[in-house]
Amino acid sequence: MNTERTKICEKRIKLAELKLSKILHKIDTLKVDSYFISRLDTSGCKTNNCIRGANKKHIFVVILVALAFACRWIYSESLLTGCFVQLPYDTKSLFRSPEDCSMCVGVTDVIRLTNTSAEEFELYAYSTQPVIVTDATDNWKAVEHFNFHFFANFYRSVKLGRRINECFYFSYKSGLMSLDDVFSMDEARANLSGDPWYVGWSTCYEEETRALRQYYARPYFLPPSAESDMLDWIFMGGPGQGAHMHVDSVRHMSWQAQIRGRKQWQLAPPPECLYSCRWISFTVEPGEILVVDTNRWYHQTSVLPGDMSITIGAEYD
Ligand SMILES: O=C(O)CCC(=O)C(=O)O
Repeated sequence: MNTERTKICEKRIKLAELKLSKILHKIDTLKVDSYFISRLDTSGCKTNNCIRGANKKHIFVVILVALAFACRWIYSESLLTGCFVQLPYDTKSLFRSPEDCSMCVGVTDVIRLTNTSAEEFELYAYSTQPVIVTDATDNWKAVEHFNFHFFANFYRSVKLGRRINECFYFSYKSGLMSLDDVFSMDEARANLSGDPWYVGWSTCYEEETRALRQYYARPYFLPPSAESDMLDWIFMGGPGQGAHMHVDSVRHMSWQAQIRGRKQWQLAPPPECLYSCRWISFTVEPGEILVVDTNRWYHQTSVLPGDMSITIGAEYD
C-alpha cells in the first residue's frame, strides 16, 4: 500500500517538476531576477511533503506572474513609471485564452472595398474578416509629406509635453534601440543603401498625436460611434524587412494606412485553429487602408521590393 502511495507521489512530483520547469523557462525569458529563481527549491522529495513543496513553488510562481501582470496593468492605467517585473510586450500572448475557431472558419481571403460607407463597413468593423479599403487616403497630406526626413525633422523639432500613454517602440532586427537611434542613423542607411532596418512605434504625447493628425484624417468608413485613443502607430522600413509572426494584446480593433511602399501580410489562425482555418496572404498597396483584428489573427509582415514602407494606424472601439 505504502509503496503504491510512494509511486503515485513520485509520479505527481515528476509531473509537477515538469510543469514547474516549463514555467521557470518562461520566467527565464521574462528576465526575472535570478535571486528569486535561486530561492525556488526544485530538489526531489521522498515523502508526502514533496507534493506540498511542489505546490508551494507553483503558488510562488503564480503570485510572481500575477504581480508582474498587476504591475503591467497598473503601469498602463495609472502612469506609474516602474514595474517590479517588466514583461516583454509579446509575453501576454503566452497567457491568452483559447480562441473559438468560428473566428476564422470560412475566412479565406481579404475583402477589398472601394467607395464604401460607414453602413456597409459596419458589417466588418468589429468582425474577424480582414478588409482593405482602397480609396480612404485620397486627400491625406501624409501621402505627399511622410518620408524618413519628415519624421526625422518632426522628432527633432517638435516640443513634447506631458506623457499621456505608455510609449511603445519595436526595434525588430534593426539594432536601433530607440527613436533617437533611428533618426540619427547615417544617410546611406536612411536611404536604404546600408544595413536593412524596420521599426515601429506608438505616439506618446497628446501634442505629438495632434501634430501628426494634421496629415491624415479619421478613415471615412469607420462607424460614427467608433472612437480612437490619442495614440497612433507608425511602422517604417525597407524591403525584405517587417514584423515577425505574433498576435497583439492591444485593447481594440485597428486600421493601418499604407502611406508609401507595398507590404505583404500573412495572417495565421491561432494555433488551436490550425486544422480548421487557413493562412491568408495579401499585399497592401500605397494609399490603401487595412482593417484586421490583430488581437485574434497571428500576423507577420514583409516590405516588398521598391519604396520604403511607411504606415500610420490607430485603434478604434
Ligand atoms: O505593420 C507592421 O509591419 C506590423 C504591424 C503589427 O504587427 C501590428 O499592428 O500589430
